[in-house]
Amino acid sequence: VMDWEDYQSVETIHSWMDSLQVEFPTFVNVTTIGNSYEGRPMKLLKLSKKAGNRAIFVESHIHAREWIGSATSTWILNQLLRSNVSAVVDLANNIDWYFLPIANPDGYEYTRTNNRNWRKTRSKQSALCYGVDPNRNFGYNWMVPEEITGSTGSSVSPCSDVYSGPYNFSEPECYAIDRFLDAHRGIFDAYLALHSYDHSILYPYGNSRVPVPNDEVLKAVGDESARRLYEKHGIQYRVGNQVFILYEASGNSQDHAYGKYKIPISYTYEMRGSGSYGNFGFFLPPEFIIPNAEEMLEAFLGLVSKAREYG
Ligand code: 0X9
Ligand code: ZN
Repeated sequence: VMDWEDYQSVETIHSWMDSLQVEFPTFVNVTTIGNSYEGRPMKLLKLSKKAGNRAIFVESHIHAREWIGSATSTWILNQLLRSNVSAVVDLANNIDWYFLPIANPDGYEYTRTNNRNWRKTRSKQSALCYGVDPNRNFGYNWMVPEEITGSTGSSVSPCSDVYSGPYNFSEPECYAIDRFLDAHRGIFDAYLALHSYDHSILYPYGNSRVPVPNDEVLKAVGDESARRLYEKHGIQYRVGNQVFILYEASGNSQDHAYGKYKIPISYTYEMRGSGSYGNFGFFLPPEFIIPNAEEMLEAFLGLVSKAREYG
């Protein structure tokens, strides 16, 4: 049974998504956009209450060990469906939401059964090594080095945790996301990728320090998102270009959404994991699911309200 007292399995989350379509048949639709390497469905939920709405895509849990990703996106989705708070009702009514809660179902399952610290997909890559970093496998600027350091932030070694893959979109999980975005060109105003852990809001590009054309908008909207997040439980997020704030990472999903599909508001949220509440890293205890999700809902509210100022 779905709840947010603990982390839930792929199976529980997917069944819960299916049950939402039964409960809210007029505005919830669940589809499978592809299958993972091991054949698990990539389940996507669309929430649409009004024709003509602009849309936001929420990708989470593309890194297997970052369990807070799917726990947070599902909690927010649940609020969009059930909250009576007027600002949340406004988000649900006036935006079409596309949630892909578990972007890496094979990896997540593997972290629950074999190795809690697994990051990548589970495709066989060599005699000894498995998996590609799905957040280095997207096509836009795949394996293109950053101009100053010359680093791609990825590796050509199949055994590395940041292995880019033998070619872009070698991973069926990434390819499924690409095909979906390709088929829905022009409808998304925002692409939000939920990760852990750093307390930061990152924007394009992961392989360049050169400001993107709407850098100022991304900074202002991100700052407002971070301000609202901070007001909830006092966690301070940093906001900025990915390379400046964190490190190089070519071939990540938000760069692809921004660069290839021209989705103008494109962020990676690096959520809780270490701070004044404890140094847990990727292994964030379940009692932090709801506080993290509550502040992330505020972050979304801040993002949307500020982005609306820009039209
Ligand atoms: O390395 C990543 O893919 C992300 N960090 S994580 O610890 N969740 O693995 C960051 C992706 C955002 N982009 C850059 N860091 N450039
Ligand atoms: Zn991650």
